Amino acid sequence: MLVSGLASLGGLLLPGCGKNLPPTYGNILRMGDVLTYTAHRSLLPRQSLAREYSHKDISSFPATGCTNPGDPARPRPNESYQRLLSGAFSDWRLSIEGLVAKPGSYSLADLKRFPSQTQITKLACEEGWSAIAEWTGVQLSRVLEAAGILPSARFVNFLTFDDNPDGLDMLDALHPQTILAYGMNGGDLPIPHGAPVRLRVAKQLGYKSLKYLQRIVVTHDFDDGGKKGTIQNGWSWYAGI
Ligand SMILES: Nc1nc2c(c(=O)[nH]1)N[C@H]1C(S)=C(S)[C@@H](COP(=O)(O)O)O[C@H]1N2
Ligand SMILES: [Mo]
Repeated sequence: MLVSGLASLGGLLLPGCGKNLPPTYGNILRMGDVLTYTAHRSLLPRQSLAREYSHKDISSFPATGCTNPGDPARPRPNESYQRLLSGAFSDWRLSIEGLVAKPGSYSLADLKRFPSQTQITKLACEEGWSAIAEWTGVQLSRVLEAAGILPSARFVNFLTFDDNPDGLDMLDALHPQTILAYGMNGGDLPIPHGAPVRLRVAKQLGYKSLKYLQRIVVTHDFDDGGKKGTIQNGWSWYAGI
């Protein structure tokens, strides 16, 4: 069933897509990497959902990795993050670029004008711990669709204030539980957890839920993020759970 379904998708594959494939391309489960936006749309309704929990399951939640890109104790503190933070993020903008019909930038207020979604999900860190929180934000799919994803788009890349680039294929980017989160447990997203806006990808390990978002770039070609990216740092680009 799965295999015949994938075979019938053959006609939807983009010609010439053999270049710039992520290293996981040989895995049939990673077919999403080579599909165009049109093909992704046809697969989306069959995606499974991550479990959602109830309020009583909310746990304590450690902050890991970078906990403030502007921290003067960091080797290279990000001064623009420092400035935005001292202005309560009123000047923060999330730019959406690349293969979209209407590139532009969104303030926190702009993002909050989209319908909001609240979900209680588990974040599982590759280091062996997991924690449950309530996240509020806007579905990434809504913002991407407002920007007008072009038919040749295959990847959504994220750049962050702590220089920790990563990306998603369209299946995970358009997944209904992939959100741009600006709220956590009923309050604003705290600084250690990625203020003002982070990605919450319910279907992948914690490190794909990027904090401190700055830019979103939609591409056709796979981008490993270079020396700062997951792959060159020894992590798997795809971390599905
Ligand atoms: N920008 C950025 N995003 C990041 C990280 C980071 O260091 N920088 N750490 C990742 C890792 S490894 C995990 S497990 C989660 C942890 O989220 P938390 O700090 O809110 O617990 O964020 C992820 N997102
Ligand atoms: Mo992690």
